[in-house]
Amino acid sequence: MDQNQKKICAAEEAVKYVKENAVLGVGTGSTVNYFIDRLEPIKDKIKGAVSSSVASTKRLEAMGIKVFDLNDVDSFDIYVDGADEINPEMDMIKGGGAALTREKIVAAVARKFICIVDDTKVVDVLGKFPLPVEVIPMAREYVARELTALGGRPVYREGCVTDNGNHILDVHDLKITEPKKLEQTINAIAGVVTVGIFGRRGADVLIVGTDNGAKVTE
Ligand code: ABF
Repeated sequence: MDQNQKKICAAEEAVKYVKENAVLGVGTGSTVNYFIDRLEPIKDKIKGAVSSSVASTKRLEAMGIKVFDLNDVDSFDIYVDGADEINPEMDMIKGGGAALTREKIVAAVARKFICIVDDTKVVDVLGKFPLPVEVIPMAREYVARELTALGGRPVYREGCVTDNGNHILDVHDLKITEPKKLEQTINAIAGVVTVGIFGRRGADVLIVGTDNGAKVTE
């Protein structure tokens, strides 16, 4: 199977976790898009969704799935989202799709985070994928200097403005052996909105699309 077929395989397995009359937390990215598309046959059994991006909201609404404001939802069972990297401890790097802030918020509310990936995303140590950090525009260069002092090589994602009106720095050359610790360190830098390490709130279920089908870890 090619990478897209593996993404589809993982997305189709995740649909099995959708309960009748559920409110779903929905992430962002191409793997999630396959998941959204495969909700079509059961969309009338779903109460609605909470979305992590304008892009996912548009896709859900185009299918006729109601999208709720998170402020109108106390809790919901599952959040389905992709990742750029995931390690054996279920820590992730996310944000390649520039939706990391709303993804982290919606994931925080969900009782269960179901991560859907193709097998190229599974790594032993996080950091080969440049770490996205969402920053307040005025703080971009200051935060870049602080990230350099931490041993990274931050690169401004030119032309990218997030759904929240912020900028993104992609931090290269990090070997993230202590994800939770680095997440807290970067979070503390003034001007940082969100760091794309999902360690303090990692995945609860991992569905990996492989040449041999969907591999589920819970
Ligand atoms: C999103 O999923 C982002 O956090 C991450 O960048 C993306 C992975 O994209 P894809 O599914 O297209 O590989 O949640």
